[in-house]
Amino acid sequence: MNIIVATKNQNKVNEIKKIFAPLGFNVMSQEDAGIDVDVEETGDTFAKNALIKARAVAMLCDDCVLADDSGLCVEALDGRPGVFSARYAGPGATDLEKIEKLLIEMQDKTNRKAKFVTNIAFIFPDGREIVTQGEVSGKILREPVGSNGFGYDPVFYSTELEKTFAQAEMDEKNRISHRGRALSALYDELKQIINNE
Ligand code: ITT
Repeated sequence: MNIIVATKNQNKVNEIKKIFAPLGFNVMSQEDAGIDVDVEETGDTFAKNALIKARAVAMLCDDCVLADDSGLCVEALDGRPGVFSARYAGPGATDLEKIEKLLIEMQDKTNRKAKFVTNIAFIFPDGREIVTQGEVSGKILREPVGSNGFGYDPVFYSTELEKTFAQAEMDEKNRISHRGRALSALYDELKQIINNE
């Protein structure tokens, strides 16, 4: 079964491939599928934005479509950057610029608790939709550590792994990450649906 991932973020595609390919799914990015669409993420929740992205690509193909909307929610910042995680330091800002802005905002905060949240939207070729969620808790460090991963990984210390996501191998991160958990919930739902058909 083909699954087209409605994203322009290749890191997300790589993480999703690593989880779904061994299960027999042919995972490809929208670019691999020759689909070029720019979607405005106007939703105020991760779930709404995941559906906006998935529906935009589903309109242009006959395959299953998967979209992820995710972000970092910091307790001392009342849940920010949240749905604005990608745009937190302005359009086109690099990961390093986003991290720098976060560390400046957090410099006087003693409460360092944060979580990554993902909502995944999955749309079947017949239009049926599934939305799942995953979360992982951790702490924001005072400086970046590690060079794997992407986004805020170097400053996100996972209490479960006892290291930052940027120090973790992809498999290790996938096992407990927000995206890994949302994908595993999706996989369970898909298995039930496929078994019942
Ligand atoms: P698409 O919308 O094209 O999927 P995007 O990168 O803009 O790609 P989002 O709108 O979902 O994706 O924004 C999520 C941002 O949150 C992302 O750019 C990172 O800065 C951050 N983020 C999400 N998951 C992350 C992870 O696993 N590790 C580190 N940062 C992450």
